[in-house]
Amino acid sequence: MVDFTLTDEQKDLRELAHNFAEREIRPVAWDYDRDGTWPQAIIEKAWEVGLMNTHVAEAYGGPGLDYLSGCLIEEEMGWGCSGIGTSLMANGLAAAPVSLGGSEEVKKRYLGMLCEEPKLASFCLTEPDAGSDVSGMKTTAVRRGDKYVINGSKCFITNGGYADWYTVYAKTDKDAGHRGISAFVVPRDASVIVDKKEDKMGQRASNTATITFNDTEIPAENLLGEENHGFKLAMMTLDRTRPGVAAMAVGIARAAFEFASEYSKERVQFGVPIAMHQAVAFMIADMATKVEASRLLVWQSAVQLDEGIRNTLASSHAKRFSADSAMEVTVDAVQVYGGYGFIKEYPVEKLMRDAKIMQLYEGTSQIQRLVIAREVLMGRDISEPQPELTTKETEVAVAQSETAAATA
Ligand code: COS
Repeated sequence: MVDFTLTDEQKDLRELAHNFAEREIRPVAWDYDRDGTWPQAIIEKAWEVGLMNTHVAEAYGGPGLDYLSGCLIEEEMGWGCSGIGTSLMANGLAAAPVSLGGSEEVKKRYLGMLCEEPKLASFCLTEPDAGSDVSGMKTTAVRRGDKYVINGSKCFITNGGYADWYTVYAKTDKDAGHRGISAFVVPRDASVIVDKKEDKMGQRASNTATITFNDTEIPAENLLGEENHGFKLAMMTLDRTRPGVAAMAVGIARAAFEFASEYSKERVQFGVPIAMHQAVAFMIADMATKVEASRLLVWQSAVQLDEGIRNTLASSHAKRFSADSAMEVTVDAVQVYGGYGFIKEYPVEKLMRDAKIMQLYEGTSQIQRLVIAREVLMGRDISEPQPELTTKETEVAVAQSETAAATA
């Protein structure tokens, strides 16, 4: 049976998130966008009321919420301001590989850190020459005794300038393509260099930085999962985080739809509100359908995760469709506003700029289509369980690499 009814807890959580977005984010969103201001005060409040780090398990200090609940929050944050929302939600991306592959000690230390104080973490995968093509990365990690030494540079790193630790992907075997990548937790104080804050088209309240590692030494136990298994860890992470990003796109589209439909009822041309003109009414109708359809794909991709079913296909469907729909809906919202839509005094041009990144980050719309094409053409059983990376595997891997280092 298919049931779209939220539990009372989920309804309460959505209301909490909506009220937070309405009271704390919306009133300042356009100022933060104009000035590119870092939303530290909002991050602290969101952390205080429990809207951050929602997937961190109770054992490490988090609420251990389900993925659907996380998506309900992300939609509201996207509705409030997706730039501020991205700053609030990026911990989830950095924390997922730690939850999946970290040893017990690493999880306690680094996930615990996020839950004890309003601290931030960043996910460092992309490089100047390795965006969609993850295997092309050049950053290296070399084992030296009980340490790894990391060298290289990562770009477009969300919250990079403010993070206390980073999940970093690096080549541990340069000749092995995707099978030569490993993932690590790198604390900020391990001589991490923050190079550059990007001046962006949209989501201007979020921080996007270049992060450089110059002979950065970290303890060997900060390896996540097995050595050379980092690519799989990255893909498993993105399966878990793309539903949330897609939910944020739903929030942007919903905001644009709401602004446009209100405006269409107020703006009078040819003697009637423009909503009375079928050309405009049909645009509003298409916006509404895109919001609803996007949300359904988001919920499906999240529920599959909650049920332990592999959601690679559903998560790419959700991300692709919600991102492209957010772009289309925001462009149409500007169209409904006519010339006023192009003016910064009105709300929708910001939404159009913000929507663009949804088609780019956490896998472009083209990469989502690539994943979808592969999944549908290979005909994977849709009830296949989520691939797992257990703590036991991690501990065995650390022990093995310690033995190898000791005998080298
Ligand atoms: N879960 C678990 N394992 C996965 C997986 C998933 N969702 N997707 C792929 N894998 C595994 C494959 O099974 C394969 O395993 P083997 O080593 O045993 O063969 C391995 O990973 C390589 O998979 P594949 O051949 O599909 O890799 P490609 O190099 O062709 O890359 C894409 C696949 C393009 C989809 C991937 O590189 C990607 O998602 N790129 C976009 C990255 C991105 O989103 N960047 C944004 C920055 S993060 S903010």
